[in-house]
Amino acid sequence: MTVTVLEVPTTPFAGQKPGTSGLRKKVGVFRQPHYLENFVQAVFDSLDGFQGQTLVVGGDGRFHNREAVQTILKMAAANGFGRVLVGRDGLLSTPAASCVIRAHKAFGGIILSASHNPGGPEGDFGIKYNIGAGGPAPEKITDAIFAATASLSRYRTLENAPEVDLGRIGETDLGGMRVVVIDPVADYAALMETLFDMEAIRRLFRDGFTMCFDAMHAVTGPYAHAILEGRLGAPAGTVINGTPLEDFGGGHPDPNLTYAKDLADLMMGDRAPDFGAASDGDGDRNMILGRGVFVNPSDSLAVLAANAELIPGYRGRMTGVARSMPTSRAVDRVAAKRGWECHETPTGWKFFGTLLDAGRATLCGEESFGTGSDHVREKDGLWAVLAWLNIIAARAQTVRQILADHWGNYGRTFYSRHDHEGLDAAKAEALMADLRAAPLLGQTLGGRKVALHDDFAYTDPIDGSTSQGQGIRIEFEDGARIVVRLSGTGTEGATLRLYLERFEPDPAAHDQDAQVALADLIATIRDLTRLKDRFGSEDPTVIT
Ligand code: VG1
Ligand code: CO
Repeated sequence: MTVTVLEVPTTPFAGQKPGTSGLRKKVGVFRQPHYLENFVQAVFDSLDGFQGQTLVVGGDGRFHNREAVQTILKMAAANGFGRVLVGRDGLLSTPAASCVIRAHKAFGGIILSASHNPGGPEGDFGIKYNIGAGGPAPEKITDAIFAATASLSRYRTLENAPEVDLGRIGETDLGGMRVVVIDPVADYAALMETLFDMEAIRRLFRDGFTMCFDAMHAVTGPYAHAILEGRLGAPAGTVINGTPLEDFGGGHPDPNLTYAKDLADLMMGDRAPDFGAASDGDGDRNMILGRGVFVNPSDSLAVLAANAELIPGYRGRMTGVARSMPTSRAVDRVAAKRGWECHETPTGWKFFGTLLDAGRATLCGEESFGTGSDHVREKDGLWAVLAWLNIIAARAQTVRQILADHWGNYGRTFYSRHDHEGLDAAKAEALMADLRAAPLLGQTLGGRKVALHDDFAYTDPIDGSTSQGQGIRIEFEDGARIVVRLSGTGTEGATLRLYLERFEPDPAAHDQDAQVALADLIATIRDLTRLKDRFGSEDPTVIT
């Protein structure tokens, strides 16, 4: 039978609106006939000029990844792409996808992931489009995609096309389009070699430095095995949970103190290795721990920035830093001392793209365990781990010493995020509306006077695009700050995020638990939002 292009009539699905990072829904939603196809066609309909061009496709390997890749391959061919690069077994970590798009000058890419959300038949699935620069599509494009989903009447696919064998590296033809199955690790690992002092890290391991990397049964496993145990010579067993599973072994592939508890317990115990790290479902997040110490992601960004000169790929080329609004201002203090630009953007990596492209930011990060640089256009979990290893090797210090030195030089910004997951969505919206409308400016809350109260709005300094409603900020006269926003990545009810921050210049006060140091701010926001009255409990699900 000959392979032909087929136009399949369809009708729109409501709610195919990309959130903080693409479209994320329950697997069951994605498995409805036409659901994925509609979204993919809407993506293609929103793009111009891709005929004959290259598309990159890959995902985090979660349940439904393989079927989705086959669907997208057929649709890409039917819509006129000339070539698709797809990771073996349909795998590509999010930063590796960004790397591949850039390395092969692709038109763009489709990444299949719901990141840190649970997987499996009852779990979540997700899809997003990345542009030719390698980063997540900006809002201009995601808005166009959403608009296209609302009026879709047909999608294009192939009839009588065979399944592509994704298990073997090589090239095949699919309805006149080339499908190239690539090693998902090769381009990424080669890029890492250009950035870090690999020999210094190798020496570290040779001299007995110990590490545990928890890949959480997610996509980073093959990357961590190849780079840490392969190229850097870390002993076998350094990487744990290193085989990607469709359901991540039943867990949340979310590298934080709650969902990566085994690693956290190991690092706090008597038999802790020198260094611990974990990554999330799609490999763009990182958690960093030293023996007996957790590194808050906001501090991690600040430490990486302060020590970037020790990393060959960044020596002499730091121009600026960028952080998402709720991320602590620890990195701002580094930028101020070094005379770098410092940008504050809304939550989500897509807002860093223009700054990175324009050379206005070299490193960027988010409080949500996301750190990265201009080497790709996504946050990058393993990159952050290698950056820490490089700095540890160069400074010949422990994680604890590096942190203490940093706080000694710059002061300590106590910081915590409290997540309240699975809330009633209408009640959570009501909380936000009440908080937005409350006349807080000039009031005294918990002994602090409110100096600023707004809903964060952002104008991109490069392309002038604007974004409103990005989170409520309450700043006090003493510089302390509370931020409140609703998650844009969840698929069940609402998740309320409370971000708490206070600067402490006095080194004598640095060695205390963040929850203790922030206790008054935590009480202030719980009272102000009447959390217990509204939801029956004021205890967070996850504390970072
Ligand atoms: C969360 C984080 C945000 C991050 C986003 C995507 O978004 O807070 O900082 O960029 O996830 O990360 P939200 O809207 O739920 O707060 V990932 O690793 O899920 O791609
Ligand atoms: Co992720």
